[in-house]
Amino acid sequence: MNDTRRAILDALAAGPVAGPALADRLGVSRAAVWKHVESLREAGFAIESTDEGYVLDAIPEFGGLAVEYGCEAPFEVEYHDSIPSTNDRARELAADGATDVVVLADEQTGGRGRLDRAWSSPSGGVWLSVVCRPALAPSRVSLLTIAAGAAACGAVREAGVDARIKWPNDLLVLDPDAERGGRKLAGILTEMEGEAERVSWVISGLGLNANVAGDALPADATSLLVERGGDPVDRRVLVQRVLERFDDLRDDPDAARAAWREHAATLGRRVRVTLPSETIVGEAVDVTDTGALVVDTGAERRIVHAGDCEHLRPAE
Ligand code: BT5
Repeated sequence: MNDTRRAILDALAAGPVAGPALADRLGVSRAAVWKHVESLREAGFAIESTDEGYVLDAIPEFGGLAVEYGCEAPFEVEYHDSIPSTNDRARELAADGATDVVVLADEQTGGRGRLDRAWSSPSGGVWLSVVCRPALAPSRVSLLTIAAGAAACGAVREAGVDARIKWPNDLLVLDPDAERGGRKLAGILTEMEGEAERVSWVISGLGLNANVAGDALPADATSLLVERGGDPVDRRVLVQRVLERFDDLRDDPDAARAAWREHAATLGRRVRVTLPSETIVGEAVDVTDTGALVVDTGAERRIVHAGDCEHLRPAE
């Protein structure tokens, strides 16, 4: 958000303040103040005109400017009420040279999971993709999946829901009665383009079932709305917290790993990891500094960079 607009919002939040006084204070024209106020109103900010001037009554529940306002992380947010896939839009922006941009949507009509699986994305969710250009070798890009997972998990836990991370990319609410030991609350799709030495861009796509009813989701999925007993979460604040945490972790592999370990459900568990060519069964013992999973099979320690991981019951 540009500095003038942020300063106007700050002044209106502390208002009422008259347009001419605000223009003088900020060193811009009265027409410029008026234009900013109008576009903020169009974006859903409730700005009242009183006898003493403008006053900010309410910030919209969701939207690009709403998320940018009050967010401590340096991301620009492009918001869509509905879009096929935020990752697809993020790829277009990345191809045009963008960085530190977030594409955010209320609904996706063509959401994608890994391996071209479909991702249900009804209205009320948090569907977002962050474009960034980290100084990372392609072999270390999984670190961003780790950072995004830890960031999302931290923010969800702050919203009062006891989620855990299943390597590499799922947030689960654990439930021993559920078929897979938990219900899926969120998933991450990381995509990248780069050369041998260095990535050109990375997109971290997060799908988080926020204010979505259970019957709008696949059978083994859950949402924040369901887990909070029907109490909707403030998506604006939730997204801000995710982005701030992600920003803190994305350039700090040690912190990302530590946060991931803190929230992981996978470590210490017996797991089955399905790779294209083989299946590995053993105890998950750690995550490496490239975001790979270390599995102790009893005979050896295997490092797994990508694959589908299932948590097994002790007897399996
Ligand atoms: C993932 O894939 O978990 C990554 C999902 C990433 C989605 C985000 S939304 C924003 C951005 N834009 C996109 O187009 N995508 C990203 P995977 O591990 O392959 O899991 C996919 C599987 O999860 C599906 O086959 C279903 O079984 C299940 N699933 C589908 N929709 C779900 C949902 N909303 N909640 C929980 N599980 C779901």
